[in-house]
Amino acid sequence: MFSDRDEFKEEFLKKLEMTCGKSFGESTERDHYFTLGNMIREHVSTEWINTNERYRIDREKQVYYLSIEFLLGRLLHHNLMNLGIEQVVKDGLADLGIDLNRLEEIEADAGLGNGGLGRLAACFMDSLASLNLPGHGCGIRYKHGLFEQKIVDGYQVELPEQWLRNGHVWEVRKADLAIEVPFWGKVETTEENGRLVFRHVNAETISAVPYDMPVVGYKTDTINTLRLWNAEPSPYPVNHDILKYKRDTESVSEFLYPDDTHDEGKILRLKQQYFLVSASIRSIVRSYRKQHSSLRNFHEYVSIHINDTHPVLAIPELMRILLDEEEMGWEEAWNITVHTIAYTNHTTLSEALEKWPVRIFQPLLPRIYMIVNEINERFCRVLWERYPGDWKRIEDMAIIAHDQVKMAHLALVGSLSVNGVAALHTEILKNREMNQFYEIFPDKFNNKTNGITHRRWLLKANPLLSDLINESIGAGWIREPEKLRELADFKNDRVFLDQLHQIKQLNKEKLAKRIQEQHGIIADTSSIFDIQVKRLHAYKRQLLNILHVMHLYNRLKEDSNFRMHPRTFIFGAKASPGYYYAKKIIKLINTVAEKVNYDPQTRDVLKVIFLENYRVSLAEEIFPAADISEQISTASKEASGTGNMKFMMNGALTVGTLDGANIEIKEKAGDGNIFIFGLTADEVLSFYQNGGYNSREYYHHDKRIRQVVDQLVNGFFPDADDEFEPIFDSLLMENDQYFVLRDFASYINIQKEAGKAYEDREHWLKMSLMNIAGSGYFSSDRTISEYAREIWKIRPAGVEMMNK
Ligand code: 26W
Repeated sequence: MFSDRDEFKEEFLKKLEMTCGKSFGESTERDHYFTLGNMIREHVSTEWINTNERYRIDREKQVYYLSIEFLLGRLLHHNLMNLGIEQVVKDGLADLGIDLNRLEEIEADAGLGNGGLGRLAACFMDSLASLNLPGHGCGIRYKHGLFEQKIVDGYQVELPEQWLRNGHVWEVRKADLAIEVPFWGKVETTEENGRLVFRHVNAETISAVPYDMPVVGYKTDTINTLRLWNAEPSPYPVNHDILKYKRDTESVSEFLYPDDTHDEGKILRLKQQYFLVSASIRSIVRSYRKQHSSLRNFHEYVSIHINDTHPVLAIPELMRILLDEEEMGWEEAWNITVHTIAYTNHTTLSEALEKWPVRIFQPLLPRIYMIVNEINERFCRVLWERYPGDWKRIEDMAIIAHDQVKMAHLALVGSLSVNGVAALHTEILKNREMNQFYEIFPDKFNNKTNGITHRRWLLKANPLLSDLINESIGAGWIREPEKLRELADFKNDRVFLDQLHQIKQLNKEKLAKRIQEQHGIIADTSSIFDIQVKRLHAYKRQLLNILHVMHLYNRLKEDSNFRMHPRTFIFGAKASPGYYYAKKIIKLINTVAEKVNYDPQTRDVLKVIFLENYRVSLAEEIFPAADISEQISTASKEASGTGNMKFMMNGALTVGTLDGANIEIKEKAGDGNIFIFGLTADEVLSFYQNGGYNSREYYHHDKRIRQVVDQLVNGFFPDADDEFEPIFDSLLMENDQYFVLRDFASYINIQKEAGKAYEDREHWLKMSLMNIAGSGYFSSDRTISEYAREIWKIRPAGVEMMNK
C-alpha cells in the first residue's frame, strides 16, 4: 500500500484527476471522498483476488451466510482502520488541507436492514475476515434501505432512503455472473429412462446481477466477499408487456421488507426470498463445480447458514439442484442438504414466525413447492411412526398445514443445527417454543450467544477510550478482546478512573453538540445520559421508560423537596411504517419532551430527546456517550439484544430485565455492576400460561401508576385529544400484554437506585470499568469462533498477519 504520506498524496492527486476530471483546485469534498474510496478499493483488489485464489487452491471448506438484511453502515473509516492505513491517509489529506473526518461524513449509511438481525450479519462479516475464516455474505442490493425517518409535529414520517443516489464506491458489478431466477409457469413431469424428470416451463425469469463488496479483515491479508444481488430484467423475457415486466422485476430489489399486509406485498416478499436464495445457492454451486467433479461431497466443503427463516428456501433449492440437475436420489440429496444447512432463530414472537399461504407459494414457485411438499410428507411419516395416532402433534409439527407453509418448521427439519442467540433464548426454544422438535432432534439444538465487533463499536467509535485501554493494558485486546479483563486491575486506580470520567464527559459533549445542532436542545453533560435506542416495539417497552419520565415530572411538580440527579433521557427508534401502536409511542415521547423540556420548574433536571433517524452512523456517536443503557424488554421476549453489549463495552451501566443477553451481561459485569428489575421470564411465561395478571389491580392500587395512566387521556397534554387512547386501552382494556404496569414500581425503584449510585462518582466509575472489563466475551470474534468450530467446521486460512 502507501508507505508514506507523500506517496499517498501523489497517488491521490493523480487519481482525483482521473476519476473526477477536475483539477485539485476545482474539486469538491465529494470528489475527494470518491477519489479516496476508489483508491482504497483498487488497492484492496489485489489481496481480494489473492484471497479467492487461495480459497480455490486450498479447497478449504467455505461458509456462506445468507441474510435478507445487512446493516453495514459506513465503510470508509472501517476499511482504513482494518487496512492499517488510517494515519497515513489522515496525514496525507491534512497536508492537502482536507479533513478526513469530513470525508467520512459524506458516505451514506448502507442501511439494508431493520435492526439487530441485520447488524449482527454485518458484525459477523467483520469477524469472519478478521479471524481469517473463509466466510462470505449473500444478500440483496436494495435500492432503498430502511426508510429515512423525519419527526414532524412529533409524528414519524417516512421518506425513501437513497443510499445509492451518488453511487457506492465499495461495490463491483459483475454482470457476466448474472443468474436467471424463474418464477411462475408450471412443472412438466415426464419419465425418461425409468426416472421422473421435472421441467419448469413458461417461467418468468428475473436476472440476479451480483454486486460484490470486499470485506476487509483487521490488519490481515484476508479479504472476503459480500455479494448483494440486484434484480434486473432478464435478457429473455416471455412477458410481452415489457414496461410492466421491467417494473415488476426491478421491484424485487427495490425495498427492504415491502408492506406485506396485502397479497401483493406477500408475493413480493416471497419473491425476494427465493430470488436471494436461488441466486446465492446457484452461484455457490457454480464455483464449487469448478473444483469438484460432482456434488457428492458438497457438505464437506460448503456450509450454508440461514439468518432466520427468510432464506429457508435454500433447503428446497439445494434439493432441486441435487435432484433435478445432478440426478441424485432423494436420500442422498437429503443427506447432503441437511448436512449443509444451519439455521439461527432470532425470535420467539409468534407474529414474526413466517408462514406463507399455499395459494401464493405454489403458483409462484411450482417446483420448489413440490419439493417442500415431499419433505413434509416424509417428515409426517416419520412422526407417524414415532407417535402413532397422535394426530394433534403431527398437525402441530407439519411443515404444511391448514393451507400454510411454516418456514420455521422447514428450517428445523432441513438443517443440521438450530441455534438461539442467547442462553435464555435457546432454553426457551428447547423447553417451550420448539419443544416438540427438540424432543425428536435434541442434538440439533445449541446456543450461540450474539456478539458485536469490538473494532467498530469500541476501537473505531470510541477512540479516546481505546487509547486509554491501549496505554494501560496494551493493544492485545484488539485481537483478543477477552484481554479487556485485565482492566479490572485498575479498579482502585484513582488516576485511571478519573481519565475514564474525562473520556465519558468528552463523548457526552460531542453528542450534546450534535443534539443542539440538530434539535436545538441543550443537554447538560453533568446530567445522567440515560439512553434507549433500538427498534420501536411494544415488547421493548419504550412505554415503560416514558411513563417513568412522566412520573418523575409529577414528583418534581408536586413535591418541592423531591431531589434527583439531573437526567437526560435520550430515545432513538424507528417504527415499522404499518405499526400503528409503535407510532403512537413515538408521538407520546415527543409530547412528553415538549412538556418537560420547556417547563421552568423541571427543565434543569429533566430533559427528553428523541433523536431523529436512528441508524448505524448515529449509533456510533451514541454508545460512547451513555451513562445508563435501557434494556427493559418484557422478560422472555428479547431473544438476545446486541445494543446492550455495545453500551456495556463503552462503559454504560445497564438498567434491565433478566431477558436475552442481559443475563449474561450480568454474569460478566458482576451482580453489583448492573441494575436488574422486574418479572423473570419464568414468571412472565407462567402468567401467559395460567393467567393471574390483572393490570387494573395495579392501576387501582398504585396511585403513581394511576396518575401517569390517567394523564394519557385526561387533558394533561393539552393538544392531545384522544391521541393516546390506544395506549391507555392497551394498558387497561387489553390487560397490558407486556406487563408495563406490573413492572412499573420495580422500575421506579431501580432507577432511583441508579440515580443515587451515580452521585458516588468513584463507585460509579468502578462499576463502569467492570462493565468494560467484562465485555470482551461479547465480541463477535468469540461468537464467530464458536460457529466456526461447532457448526460450520471451518478453519482459519494460514496467512500472515500484519505486524502493525
Ligand atoms: C416478519 C419479518 C421480520 C423480519 C425481521 C420480523 C422481525 C424482524 C426483526 C427485525 C428481526 C430482528 O432483528 N431480531 C433481533 O435479532 C437480534 C440478533 O439476533 C437479537 O439480538 C434481537 O433480540 C432480535 O429481536
